[in-house]
Amino acid sequence: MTTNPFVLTDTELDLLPTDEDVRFYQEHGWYLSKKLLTDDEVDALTRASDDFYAGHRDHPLPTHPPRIAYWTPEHGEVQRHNDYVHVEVDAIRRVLTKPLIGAVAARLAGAEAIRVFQATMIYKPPRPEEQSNIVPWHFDKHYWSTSTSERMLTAFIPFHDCTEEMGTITMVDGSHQWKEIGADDSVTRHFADRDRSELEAMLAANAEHNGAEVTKVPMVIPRGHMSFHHCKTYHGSGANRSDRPRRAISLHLQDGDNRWQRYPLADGSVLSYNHDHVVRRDAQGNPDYTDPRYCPQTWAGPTA
Ligand SMILES: O=C(O)CCC(=O)C(=O)O
Ligand SMILES: [Fe+2]
Repeated sequence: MTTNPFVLTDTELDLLPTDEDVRFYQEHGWYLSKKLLTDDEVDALTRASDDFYAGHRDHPLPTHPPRIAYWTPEHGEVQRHNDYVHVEVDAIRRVLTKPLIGAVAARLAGAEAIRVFQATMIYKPPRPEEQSNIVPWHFDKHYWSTSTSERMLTAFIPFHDCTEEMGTITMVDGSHQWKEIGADDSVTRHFADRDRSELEAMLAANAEHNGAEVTKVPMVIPRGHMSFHHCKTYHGSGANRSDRPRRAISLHLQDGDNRWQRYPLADGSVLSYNHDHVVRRDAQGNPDYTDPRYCPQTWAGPTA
């Protein structure tokens, strides 16, 4: 018999969300964690991120999928997004696959197992006027239409205290419970490719349809802590008005049951997600969202 590699220390067990925290997440669609990363781990992320921006890769991707977010220095001082940092950089992968993060996600999502779905490194330069720093309102499930799961979630992990002044991630409270109106195939396109006022209008129309107020809650996140949001929680973020870059990783997570599904678009084509160009194929020849290279498992077993 093999032993379960996903074990938590007694100190880590104290860092799991309580039953009340889980109820809060279910009701509000977001959760601000305890200190899940040690100072050494956050330092390691910061160093690895410096090295990454200086060009270091342990395992360069074999190919860049057509819709990958991938900042390179030629793009200049705009907001940087880099997908697949958990694949390209060992030091980053080590921290992000820490079982404690998976265990917290498993409790929140009510899942038996958790795998990484995607990890995007994000850098907002300290330029208050920079329009690309503004993240328009969106929810992540729109980009994951080729995933069967409705309970995927994201951990937003800053490398420093992250404040409103820095343009921290901001949740629209309870919006994961809304019924959606007006969605067409355009919602599957990344926010960076969309008109911002259109997305603002989409949020307002959806709130009205649900008879809901838009309550925006900025996540003030101390170093080592992280915020979690449900894949249908609307979120966005504002300008970085501080004198330091806002640095973070957005760690997208899937529950163990998640699988690829065919998602036909109105024009007759089929939607493809980045993974569909790089992950291994399953027995049916479809993209395998359990491929351990791209989607490593980080938790299995009960957390109650
Ligand atoms: O960078 C931000 O403020 C938002 C990131 C985001 O959209 C996410 O973590 O899903
Ligand atoms: Fe997002």
